[in-house]
Amino acid sequence: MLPEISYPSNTLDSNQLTQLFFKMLKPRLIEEKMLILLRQGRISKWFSGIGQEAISVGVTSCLFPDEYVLPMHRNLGVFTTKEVPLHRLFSQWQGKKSGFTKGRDRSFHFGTQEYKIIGMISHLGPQLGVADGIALAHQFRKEKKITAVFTGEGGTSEGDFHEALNIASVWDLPVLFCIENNGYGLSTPTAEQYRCENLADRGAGYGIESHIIDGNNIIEVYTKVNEIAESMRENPRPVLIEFKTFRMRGHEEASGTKYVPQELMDFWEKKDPIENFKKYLLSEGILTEEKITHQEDLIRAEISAHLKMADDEEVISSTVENEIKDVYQHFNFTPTLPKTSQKEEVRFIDAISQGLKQSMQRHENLILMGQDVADYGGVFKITEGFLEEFGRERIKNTPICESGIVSTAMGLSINGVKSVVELQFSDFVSSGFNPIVNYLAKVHYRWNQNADVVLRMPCGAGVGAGPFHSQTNEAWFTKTPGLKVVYPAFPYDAKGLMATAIEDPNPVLFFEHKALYRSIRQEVPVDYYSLPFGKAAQLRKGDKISIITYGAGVHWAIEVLNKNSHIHADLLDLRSLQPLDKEAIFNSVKKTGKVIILQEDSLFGGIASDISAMISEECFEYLDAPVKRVGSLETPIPFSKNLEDQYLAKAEFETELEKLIVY
Ligand SMILES: Cc1ncc(C[n+]2csc(CCOP(=O)(O)OP(=O)(O)O)c2C)c(N)n1
Repeated sequence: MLPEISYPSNTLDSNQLTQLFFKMLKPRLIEEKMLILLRQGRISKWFSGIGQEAISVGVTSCLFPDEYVLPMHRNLGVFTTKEVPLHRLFSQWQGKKSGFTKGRDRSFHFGTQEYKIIGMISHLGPQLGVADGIALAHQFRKEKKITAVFTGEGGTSEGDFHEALNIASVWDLPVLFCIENNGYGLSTPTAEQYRCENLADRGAGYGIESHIIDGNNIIEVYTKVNEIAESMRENPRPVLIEFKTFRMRGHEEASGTKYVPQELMDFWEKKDPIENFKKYLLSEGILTEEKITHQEDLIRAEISAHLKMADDEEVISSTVENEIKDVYQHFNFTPTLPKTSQKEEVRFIDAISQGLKQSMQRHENLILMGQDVADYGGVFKITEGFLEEFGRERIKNTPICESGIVSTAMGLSINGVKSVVELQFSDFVSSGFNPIVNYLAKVHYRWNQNADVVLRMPCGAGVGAGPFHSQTNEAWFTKTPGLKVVYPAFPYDAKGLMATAIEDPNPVLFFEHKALYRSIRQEVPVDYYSLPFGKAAQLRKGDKISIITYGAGVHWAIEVLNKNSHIHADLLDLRSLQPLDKEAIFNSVKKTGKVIILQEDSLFGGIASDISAMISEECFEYLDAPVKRVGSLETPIPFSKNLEDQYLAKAEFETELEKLIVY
């Protein structure tokens, strides 16, 4: 029988053809085994890539061992082509120790630096921006390497797809964007997913070269991608490829394919990439039935042996301490003291700018990204002059695409480059929320990869800027394990904590209150220095009441205390919220017996509530009054001055403080 697919001739030698066939055979035979195990209830979920092997195998075969590939849930062939030992894959799927996530994440949701494979998070799209970041790191180090990333056609409807292609285009990043168009996104057919004829047509809209390739034809996939990859290494640029293929099984095994018309199934079954290639190789006399059977036996034996290794491995166990320890990469903070005693009085904003600049001088592998940060110096002018000193490779204006840039920062970290991202206003972080809380925050716990990223968050009200330029949204992040949250109130702290945020290999959200930028001044060392996270500052000592606050709240409290010298208060400026200086909080409350916690954010669900709960649990016997929380109104932040003043917790704070004193 002749193949349904017509193969280009004279392009590859027999050995290459045989190798490609064997490479496709392996994931197919593993899957066949997995389907049996699934029916026996020995594995939980399975996303089949049967019928799509030519794409995973073909693309991965074109990459050098030190080039990264970012696969999705149907790309088993990427892992086998990169020669990941099967027992490690099986252990991963069984949640065992020899897997890649210590039982913490399932299926293909992991990365491995050893094999240069960076797996997905469930949200699909962020993967594409991460590829941009990996490619940017190669570009930064002037390495001629490409990065390949996969998405399904369903994933192309996510904003992340648009953002990642756009970023790659404006920065000429050598990313090979591979769309596997397999007809369905779960049960949704392509006609309900997009309306252009081919997804490759979208390339033009981003100014990106694009190609359509028959994804079931291994020779076409391999030869065309190889040619494109070689040309991308020489002439770095993104390329979009749409592979036409079909999903032969359900979205995942349990969900079936009832909604797929039988004719479609029949049509594509005839185009099976392995059966067709086999027929071709037999008809050309390149392989014999015996050789194929022999190879199948070898693969099946390998599968059995490795499955046994995984089966024999004991069920994973851990301790609470161990689980908590792995949320963050260990960071051995050693304070850097200023070289000289020279000091100068600077504004809050200048201190941040100095902290950033001196870190840029100190860390040659640090990139700063953000909207308008280069020539314009950022909307607050914090990075003014940076472009001249550090150049365009390190000071990067970004398109308006927060999600894509946060993902890019993640990719930079994966490929060894530190970054600081300026969110123009902290309010806009909502557009980059997903990669922060799902990728950056969880990546170390999941597969031991750190996210060496600082997100600068100009925040806060009191500047008449209305609902979308005034929020202080630290509580969106303090509740997410894996993130660090810093919130200085003074120039000295801001400069020293910025240095630490950049030294720390974990993701740090650095809140900068805009109302403090130009109103607060302080003497600050001229040289570089760093300050520890998780240490509150005791600004006033008193024994009648504890005031616990941070950010602008610190200055509101100082104002009230300056007016009311009869109030003998301990005033704690938390400086960092995650980690939180619980010891300083408890010590103060135990001394005074009364505590008021002030936050600028609306009260409900803010950090004041958690601090209050901790005090109730730890210091109950020491309390002489109920713990008082003060926050702003439960409304969006209004624009008009009178309304904003009424919204803010500042006025209420004074009243509540007086009440608590006399309780
Ligand atoms: C943000 C997000 N929305 C929805 C889902 C649920 N989901 C997982 S895979 C999938 C279909 C993806 O289709 P496609 O990108 O075409 O890839 P395929 O599964 O066909 O390979 C959906 C809807 C998800 N994981 N993440």
